[in-house]
Amino acid sequence: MTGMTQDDAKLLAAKRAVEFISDGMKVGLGTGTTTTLFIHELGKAVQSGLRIEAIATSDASATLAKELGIPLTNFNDTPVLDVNVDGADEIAPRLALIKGGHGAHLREKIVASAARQFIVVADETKVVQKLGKFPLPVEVIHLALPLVTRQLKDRGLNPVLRAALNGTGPWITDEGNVILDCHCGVIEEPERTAMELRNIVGVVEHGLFLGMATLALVARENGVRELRP
Ligand code: ABF
Repeated sequence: MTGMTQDDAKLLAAKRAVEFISDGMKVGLGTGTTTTLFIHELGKAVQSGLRIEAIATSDASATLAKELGIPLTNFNDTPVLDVNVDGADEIAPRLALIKGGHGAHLREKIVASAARQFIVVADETKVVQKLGKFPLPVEVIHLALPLVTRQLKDRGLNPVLRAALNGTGPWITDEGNVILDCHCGVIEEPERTAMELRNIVGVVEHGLFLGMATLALVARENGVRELRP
């Protein structure tokens, strides 16, 4: 991206995503820097009269939404969302994603699973041919950490316990779990890897989002391109 910075690109994608939100919609709010820009843009639209309700994928996004006056709902009152807008760490063909760089992939997958449309907002750097260069986040119940670590090592997935941002102790997710970032290298068969991970007792959720995204808005120099599965 000559000229345009990565932040410019993220803002371009975020602004484009707001065009997919119309009055009366129930909206999923993702987590991460690109989605944070989207939430700010959505807040402006709400201030100008757009009537929506939202469910956030992290405490951080929920707090921001409240600050911006975006009304929040819950799955009891709103079991189906019209559209979910969220970021990604890697976007491969058929919109296979790696997510979880911000440690929110459990709630992100829950919200994505409840949405009719799942729009990914990203800059060009996220687009890859094969997944796996970005370490695959795996959320784990703390009690099971030694057991899961061993099983991931035995599968050659090179797990590393994610440290808290302030460097003291492990990262603790909004749900109170810990995260192992798996340095898998290229993931040749994402479906198989996803199934393997799900079968490890103590694994809560992994960051492979397969067959969930319906559109990706990827910003680059001359605008935003639309990628579909
Ligand atoms: C979030 O979006 C995470 O799943 C993913 O890590 C992040 C991408 O981060 P950013 O938009 O800050 O590049 O949903």
